[in-house]
Amino acid sequence: HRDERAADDGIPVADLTEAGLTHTPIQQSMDLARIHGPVFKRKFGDRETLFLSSLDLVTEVADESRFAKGVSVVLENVREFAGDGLFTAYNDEPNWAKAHEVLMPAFALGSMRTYHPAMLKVARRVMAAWDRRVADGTPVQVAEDMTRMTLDTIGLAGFGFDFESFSRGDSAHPFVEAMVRCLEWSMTKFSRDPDADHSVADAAFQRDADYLASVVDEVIAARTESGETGDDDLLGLMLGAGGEGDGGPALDLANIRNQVITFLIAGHETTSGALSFALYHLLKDPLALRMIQREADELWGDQGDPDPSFEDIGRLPFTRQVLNEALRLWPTAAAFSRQAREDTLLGGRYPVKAGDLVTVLTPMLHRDPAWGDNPELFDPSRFSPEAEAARSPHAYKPFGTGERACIGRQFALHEATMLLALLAHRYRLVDDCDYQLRIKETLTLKPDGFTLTLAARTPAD
Ligand code: MNH
Repeated sequence: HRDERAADDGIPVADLTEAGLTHTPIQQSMDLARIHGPVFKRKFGDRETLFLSSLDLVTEVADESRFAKGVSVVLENVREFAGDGLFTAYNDEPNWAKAHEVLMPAFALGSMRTYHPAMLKVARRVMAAWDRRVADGTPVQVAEDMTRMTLDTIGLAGFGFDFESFSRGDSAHPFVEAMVRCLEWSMTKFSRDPDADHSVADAAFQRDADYLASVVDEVIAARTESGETGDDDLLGLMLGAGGEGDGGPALDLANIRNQVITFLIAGHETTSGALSFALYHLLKDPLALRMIQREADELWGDQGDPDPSFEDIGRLPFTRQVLNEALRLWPTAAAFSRQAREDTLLGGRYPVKAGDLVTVLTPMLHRDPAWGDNPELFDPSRFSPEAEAARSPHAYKPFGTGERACIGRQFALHEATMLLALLAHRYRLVDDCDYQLRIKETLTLKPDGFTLTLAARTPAD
């Protein structure tokens, strides 16, 4: 990066235009942090973004009295199709507080009991598909199958709608394809050539965004026509909010549509990446694989087809540690923004003006010296209760921070812990393809082209 130079404030600046456009902005920023350290600026056209990745600076921006969530340029673009849904709403937009109040109870840990049967049903779809691969000896496409499973899960558990992603041969549901293109558009839009003609790309984006909205209208219509209330899922809660006897706020239909799009996207992209990275690490780490299998065996023994209860998922602490550690190395929503409430100095020396945004580069925070000497190594024991108690809570932010942190955290962890334990219980993972990690960025991170081969295991394996 021959363009590196320090601005007046002493913060190194990297110019994206000179560094070249990229489809891997997160990995490129990680490289810049390795070169420049935990504070640097990147120029995107005439805009500068301040990136932070040290524990001390992230601790400061996590202080809710000094900073709030920032809606970044990328999220502004996501607003073009997710509107004022929870994820992309501005802090002071009344619909954020209303929807947050309506939906919070649906995401408490106890509510996972309601979603558990739908999650288990979809986990069984994965195993049925993978059993066929065991039988014919062909490798599975991990990220693609994890995406099928998380989309079906949020559809069924959240909205009583079945995407039937495992009955579509090799293709994904068209909703996924349109959504990936919309995310791609929103990720690359801010760095594109201002003088070029983008009307074709923009028209294609509009078609995809309209299609997403039409799928959502179908989901809502399926519910209203069925006459069922389904009060305990997300859609039922939103449609029924503010009704008679309910002291809470009502949500308008346009906002409900934005929430459904938001949940379908936020509710599956990140979880599927997390599961894919966890499987990647297990494939490459025989000790962790052995330990996760032992944990599942202790719970389910020689049951060929275990019937996990809701409580069982809390009895899989090592499986949780594996997921936590996978999300440390590759937090699948890899950056989030914070907005200064007042003029302030970060670290006592970097000036930030009221309203300015700063970006937390989570994968590098997760490699801060606070994590010890070998932050690049996969080591689930970092999440033992003792190790966790000894560490600052600000060293680990895969779900963001504060009031606007991920609402779906328990949902994701319940779903992912159950599936990972079931897979570990059932299969031997074989690295026949000698997979080398490459990471694809579509706003979220996923292992690219990740395949592995499966063999049935017997519980004594
Ligand atoms: Mn989720 C916000 C990561 C799973 C729904 N999520 C966030 C943020 C991060 C995040 C980071 C904060 C973004 C920001 O500050 O700008 N989310 C994840 C990860 C997983 C995940 C790593 C899985 C692993 N998220 C889920 C699931 C759902 C969900 C599952 C829904 C079922 N997330 C949301 C919503 C928000 C959010 C909604 C916005 C919350 C708000 O601002 O009120």
